[in-house]
Amino acid sequence: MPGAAALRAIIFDVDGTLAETERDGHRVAFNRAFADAGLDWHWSSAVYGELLAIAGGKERIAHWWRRIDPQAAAAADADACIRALHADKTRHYTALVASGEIRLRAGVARLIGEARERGIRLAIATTTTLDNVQALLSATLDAQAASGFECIGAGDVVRAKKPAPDIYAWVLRRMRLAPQQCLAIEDSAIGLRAAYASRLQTVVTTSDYTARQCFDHALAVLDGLGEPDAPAQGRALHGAWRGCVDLATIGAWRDAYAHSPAST
Ligand code: XBP
Ligand code: MG
Repeated sequence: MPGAAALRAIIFDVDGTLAETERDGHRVAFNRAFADAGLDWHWSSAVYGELLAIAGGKERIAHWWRRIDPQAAAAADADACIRALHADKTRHYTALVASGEIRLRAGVARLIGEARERGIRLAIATTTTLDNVQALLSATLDAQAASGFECIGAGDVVRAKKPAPDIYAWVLRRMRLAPQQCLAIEDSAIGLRAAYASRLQTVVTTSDYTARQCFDHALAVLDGLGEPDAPAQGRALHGAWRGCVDLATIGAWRDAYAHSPAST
């Protein structure tokens, strides 16, 4: 039985995967934009956790508005209001990221560095905006590492956002790679669904808001990528696993999966 196809690229999700950006980043930026607009909207951490079921900031605002004031949300200028609110939110978010308040999760810089050294191509598939991605990469990686993502699929480049597969399909097309040659790294159930629908094997590193979500079909479900002095833990294929996610680990998981009944 043949092993897994050679790994050619790793496709990273951003929010919750590269960094814990939601509770103290995006949520704070949304609330600052609401205050700027004179709205009495304030998303608590708990409310925001529920709203994360809706991918996309503009879509999330629209969902919230329909819930609290369906008539106003249906007005002719509602879309324009949402776009203006979201643009202000992005301004607040990029400023917050540029201040250095948000750091990469454990193991992310290490795995990116190893991939670059070994010629594994790097890409991003995210629901957030390109501005937000570039702000995060600039604030958390050196210029060479930040420029190492050859393809960044972000936000409105696709109409249907996660859990639709569109953003991953967009990245695979631009990289001219087959899903079997790639690995996705995600933090959320809707992100895993998007990757799985694109036939990508996915390692899930759960985040603040997603630890209790369902991750069927993941190659591994871990609490992070781990560092040598702070191993990650979780489950991979058929059992408990603890350690650092590196290219050798990923290769072993992919080969084990290729030889398992699940892959037939
Ligand atoms: C997570 C999202 C984004 C962010 C907010 O993206 O769903 O909408 O919550 O960012 P990811 P925007 O796919 O990286 O997990 O307001 O720019 O949408
Ligand atoms: Mg995410």
